[in-house]
Amino acid sequence: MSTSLRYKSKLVNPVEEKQDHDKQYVGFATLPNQVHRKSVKKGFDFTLMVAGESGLGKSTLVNSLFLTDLYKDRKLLNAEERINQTVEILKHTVDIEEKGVKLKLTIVDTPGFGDAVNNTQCWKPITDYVDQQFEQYFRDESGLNRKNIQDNRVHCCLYFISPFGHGLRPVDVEFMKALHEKVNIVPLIAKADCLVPGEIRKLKERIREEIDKFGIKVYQFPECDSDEDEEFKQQDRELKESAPFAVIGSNTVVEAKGQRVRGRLYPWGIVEVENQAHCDFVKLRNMLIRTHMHDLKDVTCDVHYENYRAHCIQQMTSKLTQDSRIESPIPILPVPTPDTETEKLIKMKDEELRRMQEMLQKMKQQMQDQ
Ligand SMILES: Nc1nc2c(ncn2[C@@H]2O[C@H](COP(=O)(O)OP(=O)(O)OP(=O)(O)O)[C@@H](O)[C@H]2O)c(=O)[nH]1
Ligand SMILES: [Mg+2]
Repeated sequence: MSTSLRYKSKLVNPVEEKQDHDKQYVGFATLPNQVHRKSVKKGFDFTLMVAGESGLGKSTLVNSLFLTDLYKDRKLLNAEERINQTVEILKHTVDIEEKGVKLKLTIVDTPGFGDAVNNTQCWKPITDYVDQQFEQYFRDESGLNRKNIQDNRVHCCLYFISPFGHGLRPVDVEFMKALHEKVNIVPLIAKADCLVPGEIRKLKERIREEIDKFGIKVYQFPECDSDEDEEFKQQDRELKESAPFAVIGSNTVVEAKGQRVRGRLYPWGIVEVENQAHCDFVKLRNMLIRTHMHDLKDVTCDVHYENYRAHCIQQMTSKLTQDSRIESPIPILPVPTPDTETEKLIKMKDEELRRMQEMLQKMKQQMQDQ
């Protein structure tokens, strides 16, 4: 068939050929644009969490990453004046708009551990928080207002590692293991200005080895497509080689070589947060905002949330087998007819839920029959 088409097109003149070609144009090539336009209109949301030992600079980094950027004209106070110890889980939401693209950014700042004599289970409030967000999403997905679900799931957790030790501490290992099946962990070396480049290199190596040795599943940067250009591939290689990123945070603006930069002023010199020769802050910010935000969200949805959901369903099923009198945990809902293309995805999820509910009902019936 393709041969005859090719033969036919050879017979027509170029104008006719173009018209013919236009007629065959289905139009799906504009789909990415359509999706893009819809997403732009709706806006993106992203939730970032910070965790780790107290005093490692979590709140300062969060401020350096986003908040002070949002209020460029605001008078910057020094860190001591602005940052207090975080004593409870704090959620800040900020709406950023850049070139017409909206981003609703939620930052979850958590209290650091380490002040208590016994730090057993110090990760519990944090794992509970992550689970609560999954639970809420799971409920909303099975509810009636599925179209307007507010996604508060945590898409990334920056885990701060002390620069003063010789690698991971037992509490770091336990903390990350308690979180790694629930959220994308990006480990960071905090306060990197305390170490010289050689020490940073060694500490990074050590942490990488220990992450492997203890079976901690940190966020894996996806493979770079083979058709990407060389510059992109190079950037991707550098990003992967730099992990775990060594970061510096500051809320003060200082003058360096005639320019006002965010940095830390010491008697012996200035450490610039955004200078790539001083630390990996810029790499981290680019990774989070420019290059990997979508992937972090996809992994959250496809891996972590799906794990949670499968676990919930398993629990519901086993509860059902234990108690045959139990009512269906999720009410059977009418399946809405999709009226737009975008609802297809929601419909697929609904179908899945409905199948689960039917399965549960059948099991319940069988048990009653027995
Ligand atoms: N040297 C150095 N000091 C930092 C850096 N970031 C923050 N600090 C200082 O470390 C202290 C603690 O910073 P915070 O941001 O409050 O630390 P935190 O991790 O949020 O602490 P908790 O809220 O107790 O968990 C402050 O005095 C900061 O100025 C850094 O990159 N390098
Ligand atoms: Mg804090």
